[in-house]
Amino acid sequence: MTNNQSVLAWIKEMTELVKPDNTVWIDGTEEQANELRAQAEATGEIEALNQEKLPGCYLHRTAINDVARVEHRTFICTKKKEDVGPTNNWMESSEAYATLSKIFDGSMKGRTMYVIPYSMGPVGSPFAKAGIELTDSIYVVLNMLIMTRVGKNVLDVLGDSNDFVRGLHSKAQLDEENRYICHFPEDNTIWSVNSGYGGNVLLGKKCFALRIASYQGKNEGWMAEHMLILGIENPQGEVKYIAAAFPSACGKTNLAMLIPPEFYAKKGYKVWCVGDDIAWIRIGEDGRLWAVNPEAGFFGVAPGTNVKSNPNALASTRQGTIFTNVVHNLDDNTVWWEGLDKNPPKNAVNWKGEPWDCTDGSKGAHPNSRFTAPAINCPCISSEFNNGTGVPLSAIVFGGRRAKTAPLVYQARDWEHGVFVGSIMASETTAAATGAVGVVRRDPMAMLPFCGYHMGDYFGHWLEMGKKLGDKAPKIFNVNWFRTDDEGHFIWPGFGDNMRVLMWILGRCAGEADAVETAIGYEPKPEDIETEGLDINTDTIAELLHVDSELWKDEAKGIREFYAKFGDHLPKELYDQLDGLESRL
Ligand code: GTP
Ligand code: SPV
Ligand code: MN
Repeated sequence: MTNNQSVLAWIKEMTELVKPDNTVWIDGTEEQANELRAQAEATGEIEALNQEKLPGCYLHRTAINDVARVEHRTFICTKKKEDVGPTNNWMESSEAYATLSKIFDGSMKGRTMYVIPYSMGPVGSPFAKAGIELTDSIYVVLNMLIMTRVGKNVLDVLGDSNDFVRGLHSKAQLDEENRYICHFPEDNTIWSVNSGYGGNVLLGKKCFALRIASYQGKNEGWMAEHMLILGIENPQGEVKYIAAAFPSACGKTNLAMLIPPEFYAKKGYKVWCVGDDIAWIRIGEDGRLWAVNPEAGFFGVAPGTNVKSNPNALASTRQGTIFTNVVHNLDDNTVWWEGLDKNPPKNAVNWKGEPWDCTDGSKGAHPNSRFTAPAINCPCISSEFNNGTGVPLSAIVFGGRRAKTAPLVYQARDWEHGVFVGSIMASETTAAATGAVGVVRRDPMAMLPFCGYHMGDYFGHWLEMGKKLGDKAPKIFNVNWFRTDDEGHFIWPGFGDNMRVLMWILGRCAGEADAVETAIGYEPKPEDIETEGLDINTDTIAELLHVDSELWKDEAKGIREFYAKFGDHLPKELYDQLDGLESRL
């Protein structure tokens, strides 16, 4: 499929290492995909679902010890430890290659190795970058076909260039003890072994589009961020774009494709989804920030997705979708998960592949069960989705899961303060990664598990970008949909109603909406948040916006401890911001 000598030499070297019985190049054709589906069905790797109700849809179960990203087994491998900073696991590059070579040695014996040429971003567009993933998993091939742009045209555009990300993946024995997700940003290389779970093995996604790309962005003057991108169209047909960074399983997919509340829908407002997880962001010729979604599909959280919470996501999964670790409804050969509806199937198999009794109190779907759906299925996909130069950003929004402390929304005073606001993000952990759930941890810019270099330098890069943008910089905000009352219930209705907050944000960007200054930034007055059609009064909004200075004083202490870890890589500007916050409190 190509005469590119660096591609061929690398594949030859990897083939000698993993020793597959056969090698198959993935060309992106439907015929080949169908053949692979048939093979995977024959081995039980995937099961075809009801083709009338869910045409082109399949079910897959991962091993039960392999259901989420493994942050403790994820490494950034460089020559010098100092380059990865205190928030990444480090291995010295040559040591990592040596350790993993032993595991990869012969790992594809008796298996077929698939060569997947893929593009992150529309093929050949100014933002796009090429990758090649070698894998022994048909499930990975089928997911990459949905999540990225795959085929011979990627190699045609690459030509003789050496500029592609080299990804090697083998399920090997799915051995947890020898599971490694290693990134070599200095060599444009990713090696992943002993896992079959999405975020660990779909190497275009977190591994390339965030960890490797954030490092490339730092060196080349752009940004790779864990952000959704959405457009809000007003009744006059003008669209304003917002990018938002929330940690894993904290609401990006839901916000990206929200349905406007009736109050706005009636007036003619519309919401368009450009992306739900990753944004590549550059300064355009006009000096503004432009964002592209480098992915082609959604790898979304299934539980909680339903016709009320996210009808657009649900609609996206009705054809050509792979479901992973959900409940198999044997009565009509469809799928189910907690929060889909109130009728769990009686005759069913749970995510572990066991007969499931929905009355026994156990969960049928894994909390991190997911759907892999083509973005073009989404009823509100933006007309700019395939636009290789992206969309201009009016606002950048940070947010996390905080039961207390963080208010519903506030605006940063300026870009530099906005970088501070992003750097102090904290959120309760979720099932998207293995480990404890519900523990508050610092997760700057929602990039803690995804920044491919020293996070102190990453903050510096954000500050640099702000200097280049000057007065063309988007405004920066922070939101929290997850404040709870004393009984632990969410106070804010969330989901589609989050648009009410976005409308205040856009109002601020246009210089139209009102605000009051608080110790942490600008906040709306309670009456600035539209509540028509909501069962909430302005007292409740006031409660959601309340800034508790005692909690925030504690918060400032925690931030200072967190900052100390970064040593002299932490930009002085951020310490100045912290001093400013403390003095205002
Ligand atoms: P990743 O794909 O892991 O990066 O996650 P994500 O940020 O796209 O998360 P997603 O939108 O899938 O949301 C995950 C969980 O948050 C689901 O269980 C949702 O039901 C819940 N959620 C999303 N938005 C809201 C909201 O506005 N309010 C509340 N209470 N829950 C929400
Ligand atoms: C996340 O965990 O942030 C995800 C899912 O988007 S995964 O691709 O598994 O990382
Ligand atoms: Mn994500």
